Amino acid sequence: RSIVLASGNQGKLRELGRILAPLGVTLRAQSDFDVPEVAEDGLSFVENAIIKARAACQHSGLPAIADDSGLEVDYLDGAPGIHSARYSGEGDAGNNAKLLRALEGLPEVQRTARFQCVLVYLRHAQDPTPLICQGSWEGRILEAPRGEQGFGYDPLFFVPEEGCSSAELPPVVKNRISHRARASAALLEALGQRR
Ligand code: ITT
Repeated sequence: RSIVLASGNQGKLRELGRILAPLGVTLRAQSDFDVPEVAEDGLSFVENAIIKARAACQHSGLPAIADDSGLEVDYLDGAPGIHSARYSGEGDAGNNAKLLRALEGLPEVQRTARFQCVLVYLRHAQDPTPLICQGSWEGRILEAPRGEQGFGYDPLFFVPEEGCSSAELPPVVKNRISHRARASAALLEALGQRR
């Protein structure tokens, strides 16, 4: 049995490949198929994840899992949120620089934020009952980047329980406690119950 991972983000693919290994199925990269870029024009993580999973099903003929995720910063009323990947229009480094500028001089107690992850599983493109699982991860935004692991906003995301940024966490630790880990645990459970 094969499932397509409907993502072009290498960081997500690396993490999901490891976290979902217990599924015992072959996880195929969407780059193995001709899946075109789809417009992520939904208003929620859920809608965008469904859009991506559906396109992957359509073009692969296989079931698909999509991840739509992002960073919600309280001081910015939840921005960048569903726009996290394209916040600056200049990739991860530009996104992090823009976020630091937006929070410049803001005291620690006001720098609260969380990562959100929605995972959607579709059996086929017309599947009327997608499995939808969600996970979040609380932290706060640092004043300067720390660490080399992970991807995206990880160097700016301080994880209070671990006392370091999520880019300083060994991947096995991030993959146990992150928003993606939590959403994945729920998805593994839901998939285990469904045949
Ligand atoms: P796909 O749509 O191809 O999966 P994408 O990067 O465009 O890739 P999203 O629209 O879901 O995906 O954007 C998610 C962004 O949120 C991602 O680019 C990061 O900037 C950020 N993000 C999500 N999870 C993260 C994590 O674990 N660590 C750091 N940043 C994360």
